[in-house]
Amino acid sequence: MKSKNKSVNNKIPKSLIKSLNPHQEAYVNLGLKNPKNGEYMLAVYHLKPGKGLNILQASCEVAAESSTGTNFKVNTETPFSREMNALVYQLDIKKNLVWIAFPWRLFDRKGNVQNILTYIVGNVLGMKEVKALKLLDIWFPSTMLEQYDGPSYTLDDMRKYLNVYDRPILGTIIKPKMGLTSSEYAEVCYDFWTGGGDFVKNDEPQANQDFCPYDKMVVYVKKAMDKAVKETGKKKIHSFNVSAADYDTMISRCEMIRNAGFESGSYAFLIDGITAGWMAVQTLRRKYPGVFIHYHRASHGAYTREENPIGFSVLVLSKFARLAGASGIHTGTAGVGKMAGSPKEDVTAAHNILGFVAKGHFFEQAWGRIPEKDDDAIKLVHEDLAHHVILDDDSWRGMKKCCPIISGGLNPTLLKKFIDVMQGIDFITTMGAGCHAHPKGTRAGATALIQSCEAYIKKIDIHEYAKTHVELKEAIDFFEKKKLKQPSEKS
Ligand code: CAP
Ligand code: MG
Ligand code: MG
Repeated sequence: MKSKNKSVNNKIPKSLIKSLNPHQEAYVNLGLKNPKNGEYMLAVYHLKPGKGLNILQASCEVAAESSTGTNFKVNTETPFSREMNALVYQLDIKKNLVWIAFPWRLFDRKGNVQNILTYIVGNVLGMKEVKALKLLDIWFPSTMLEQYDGPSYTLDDMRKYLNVYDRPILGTIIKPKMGLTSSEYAEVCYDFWTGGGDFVKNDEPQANQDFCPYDKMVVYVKKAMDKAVKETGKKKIHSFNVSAADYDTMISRCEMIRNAGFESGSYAFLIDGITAGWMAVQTLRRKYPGVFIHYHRASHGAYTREENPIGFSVLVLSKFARLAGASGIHTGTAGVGKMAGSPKEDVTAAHNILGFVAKGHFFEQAWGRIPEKDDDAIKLVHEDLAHHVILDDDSWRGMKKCCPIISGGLNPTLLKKFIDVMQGIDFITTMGAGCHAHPKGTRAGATALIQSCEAYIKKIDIHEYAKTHVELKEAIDFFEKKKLKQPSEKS
């Protein structure tokens, strides 16, 4: 396939190419035939050169440091090691964009995501040779995809468990973020569930604090859930934060939950994927394929905020979460809620982890092999049958979906606005203050959320619907009116 920005490459002044030293020349191939031949993972960075380099020189230095090289050509390299060089294969000088092809045999076998990130957004983010370096999009060939776990327990399984299909999964985060005792925490869960909510999550710092011992929190949540299920006749889910200082503690939290009597489907494992690390994410995915693995992305802002010149995009983070096997990851409220973010960033990420084929910022990613012709499909099935040992989870048919989890400053009055931006309902929303700040408390907050969803499904404006639904009316009065003047703000 001709590189689609052929014209861009042609516009590269010969002087730039001539400016490369032998070390840099080993990491560029602007005439790379068919980068999508299956050998390469492809990446697009926004790059501003530093240290007096031009953009092509700096790009080659990045390709070197993010694959086989360092800042000088070393005498120890071999013809084979050169085969593993990442290659700058396209450049858009006007937009400061560089495309780099990574031979994916560089990566740790058996699907290790942290290893890839250590290459492509590792040392390179600290290089003097760049003033700005942000990984904007990534493309995985299907031959590479097969090596990675992808999600196991998905939003579809959760929908089946809850028997909820025609709307988002409606959830909350217990607030205050910290400081409730285990029983107080469980009380708030009970109130949300009996108010009609489906899904409760621990907040991202919840762990084994002395005022809220983990073992007690698990036991009380189980009691609260049993009571709520009995009273409502509806299944409920709790996402427990199992992030911990070490592997054994994380696993002991998982086992504590599983031994507390929660039936399969009624609990998820939440992991602070960036601060606990990708190894924790993949450990949970591999150890507990029957559990929803909930990726909280606290501290992602250091990499992803649109104004940050150094880091990676929400799209990149979300694609790697799907590759690693997270069942869902927070993808942001596209500017509707309290966190920074835009539809271009957040909705693109959400669509890319949900769909089988989706357009990113630069690449169209198919999360599996799409047979061009019928006999390709038959060949794939035969291959699948013949090599079931590799493809026994029929992964050629496509990596399962990873669910966008939407949180951060949302409230019942913003649900429709977000659904419209998202152009769909296939997500989990978790509203913290949006429920617990409701003037009549958590249960009313949950009921207002349910009512705003009912209004959406019935295509009735919430202000109209609120005329006959008091909790929603109270939510509108509270959240839509100017935020009540805080005592300190009283002039
Ligand atoms: C939201 C939240 C979430 C952030 C995460 C919080 O609470 O629990 O962790 O929204 O952001 O602690 O702020 P509220 P993102 O619902 O009360 O805002 O989903 O963008 O990663
Ligand atoms: Mg090194
Ligand atoms: Mg939180």
